[in-house]
Amino acid sequence: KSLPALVMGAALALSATAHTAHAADYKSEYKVSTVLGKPFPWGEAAGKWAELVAERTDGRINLKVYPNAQLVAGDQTKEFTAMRQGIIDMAVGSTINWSPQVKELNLFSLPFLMPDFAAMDALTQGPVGEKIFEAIRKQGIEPIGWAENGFREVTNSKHPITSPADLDGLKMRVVGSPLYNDIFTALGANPTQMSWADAKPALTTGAVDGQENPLTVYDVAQMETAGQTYITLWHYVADPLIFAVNKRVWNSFSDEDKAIVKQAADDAGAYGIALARKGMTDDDQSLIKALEARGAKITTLTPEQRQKFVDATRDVYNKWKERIGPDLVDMAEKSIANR
Ligand code: X2X
Repeated sequence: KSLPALVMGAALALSATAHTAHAADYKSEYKVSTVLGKPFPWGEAAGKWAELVAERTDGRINLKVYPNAQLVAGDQTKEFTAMRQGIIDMAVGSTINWSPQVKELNLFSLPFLMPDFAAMDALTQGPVGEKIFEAIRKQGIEPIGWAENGFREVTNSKHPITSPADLDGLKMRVVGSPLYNDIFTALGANPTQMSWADAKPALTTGAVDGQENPLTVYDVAQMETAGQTYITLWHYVADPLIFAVNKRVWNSFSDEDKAIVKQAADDAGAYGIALARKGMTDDDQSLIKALEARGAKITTLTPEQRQKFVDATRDVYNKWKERIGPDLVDMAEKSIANR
């Protein structure tokens, strides 16, 4: 054989080996962590991501969703760290649960920053979203898309809440993020941090009087059966969800597969966001009506009533604006004003 033919043959053999080696680098299963599973919109978004990735890679990439933060024994505030360490490959995670590690994520928990869905979109889909993704990337995690848990409304078993005075002395379950302690303390309540895994039993036994979560969570978890009769639609914070991948896992994917996994996250995110908003928009109040039919007493605040909550939490807002980074918060305020 001629020298060029030999070289050619060797090159072909090499590239065949490289290809096989590359495919062999892929794991047989990628573990995706969530807190809420199906049929919560959160779990539906994660499930759709797995489904689309399997379909579009002909099964070469297999995502398996593990709900209830089970990969971190229910401790949802450890999810981000576990993903950095590679114990978890991927996650669809809440900004609240990752905020102990990524301070910028506290932005979405600034009380009364986002008045409506358009404000949330202005942040996630604009320059603020880019900055937040940069902050996550700096910590060795590749963020690739957004989904949504939703606006977090306050509920309790005692009485309607129309003013901060109504929260006085109420024992409130909050997520394990210090900003929430500050908010509920400022409102005169008695906040206690616990994981979602512990929240439902604590509500059922009456160990706590109230909690805050999106209406879709109230709905699927059937919180009326845990005595959470009173709901106030105050829209004080909202938690977007982020699709993210451990950096080593991400870098092991070919460019073509990266594009597929990212596009699937975008599509699954759009699907999940539509579910997260269903039945609570101006033109479709069906979820609100359904919850009322199940016995929930729902309070909508007048602008004057809402302002009292804004005023009562203003110091907390200012304190956390400094911690998050005033430039980022300024940018967010501007994005919302121009939405
Ligand atoms: O724990 C919660 O309240 C939940 C399910 O909404 C989150 O994971 C932030």
